[in-house]
Amino acid sequence: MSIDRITTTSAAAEPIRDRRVTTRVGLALATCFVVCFVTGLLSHLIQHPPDWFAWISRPSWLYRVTQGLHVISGVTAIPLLLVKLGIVYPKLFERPLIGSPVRAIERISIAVLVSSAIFQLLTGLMNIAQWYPWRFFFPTAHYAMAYVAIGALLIHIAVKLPIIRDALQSPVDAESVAEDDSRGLITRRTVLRSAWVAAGIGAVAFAGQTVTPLRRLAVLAPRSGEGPQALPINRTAAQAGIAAAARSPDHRLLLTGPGGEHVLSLDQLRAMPQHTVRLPIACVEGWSVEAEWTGVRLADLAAMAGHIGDGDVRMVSLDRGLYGTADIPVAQVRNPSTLVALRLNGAELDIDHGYPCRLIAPNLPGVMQTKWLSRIEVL
Ligand SMILES: Nc1nc2c(c(=O)[nH]1)N[C@H]1C(S)=C(S)[C@@H](COP(=O)(O)O)O[C@H]1N2
Ligand SMILES: [Mo]
Repeated sequence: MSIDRITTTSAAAEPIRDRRVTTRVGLALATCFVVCFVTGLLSHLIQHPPDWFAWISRPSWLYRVTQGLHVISGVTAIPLLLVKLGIVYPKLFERPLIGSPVRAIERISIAVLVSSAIFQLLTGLMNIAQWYPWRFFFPTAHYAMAYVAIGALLIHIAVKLPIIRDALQSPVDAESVAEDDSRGLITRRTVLRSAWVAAGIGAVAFAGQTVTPLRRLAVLAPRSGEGPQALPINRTAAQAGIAAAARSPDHRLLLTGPGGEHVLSLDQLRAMPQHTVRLPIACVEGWSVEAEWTGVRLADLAAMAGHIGDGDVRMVSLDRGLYGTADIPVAQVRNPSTLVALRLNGAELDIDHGYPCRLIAPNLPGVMQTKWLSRIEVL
C-alpha cells in the first residue's frame, strides 16, 4: 500500500473535521451554554437569595421567559454537542494523549468540558422528564456542575481563540463544497445545515411548552399537556398525601407574625375582599401556562400578621415535601397581583391545584407558588 493511499484516506476524513465547520457549531454551542448558565444562575438566585440579592415582581412574565430560555437553550445544545463531538471525535484520541504540560492542561480542560457538558444536558433533560435514577439531589449537583462547565468552556475558548478567529474569517466556500462533492463526501455545508435544523427542531419542540401559540408543536415537551382547569399538574394531592387534610372542613389558614396569630377558615377567606389576576405558573422545568386566579391579596393577609418592614413572608403547606415551604420576597408580598388564590379559571381550586388555597405571585418560579397553604409566617 502506498503512502499516497494513506494520505487520501486521512484526507477523506478531513472535510467533516474542517475547522470552519467545528468553529461555527462550537460558537452556537457556546452561545447556548452562556444563555443556559446566566438564566440558570438567575433561577438559583431567586430560589436561594443571598443578602445582596433582591428579586423584582415586575414584569410578571420575566421568569417565564428566562426559564423558558434556560430549557430551550439546554435542549438546543444537545444536537449541537452531538454534532460537535461527532466531528472532533477522532481528535479526542490523537497521540500523544497528554504530551507537554501546556497540551496536558488543554486536554484536561477538554475532558472536563465534555464530561460536565454531557452531565448538565443529560441531568437537565432527565429532570424535565422527572426521571431521577440517581442518588444526588438534582438542583445542587446541576448548579455546582454549571460552574465547572462554564469555567472549562472559557478556558477552551481562550485556548482556541486564534483558531476561532481564523476559522470565522474563512467562509465555508463553494470551492470546499465542490471539493467534498467531487469526493462523494457529505459536504461541509450539509453538516452545518443538519446541525442547524436539528437544533431548530429541538428548540421549537420545547418552546411550545412556554410559548402558548406554539403549544401544539411541543411534541417533545412532557408537560405541555393540560391538567384539571386547563393547567398541568406536577404533584397531585394524593402524591403529597394531603388530600384528606386539605378537604377537611376543619382546615384553617394560620397567620403568624408581629401582629399576633390569626386563624382563618375558608369561609372567612372568601368573605375578605377578592381580586382577580391573570398570571402564569412558570415551572423550573420550562413549561409555563397563564391562568385567571381569584383570591385574597397576600399584602392584606401579611398586614394582618404585622408585616411592615421589608422582610420575606413564608408560605407553609400541608405538604411536608421538598416544596412545602417558600419564602416570598418583599416585592411579591407588596405587589397587589400576589394572591392567596381560592379560585382558578372561574371555578373553585381543584384539589390538585392547591385547594383550599395556594399562593400565586408574579415573576416567581413555580416551586415557590405553594399549594395547600396551612400557614403564612411574617418573618
Ligand atoms: N405544596 C406544594 N406546592 C407546590 C408544589 C409542591 O410540590 N408542593 N410544586 C410546585 C411546583 S414545582 C410548581 S411548577 C407549581 C405548579 O405545580 P403543579 O403543576 O403540580 O400544580 O406548584 C408548586 N407548588
Ligand atoms: Mo415546578
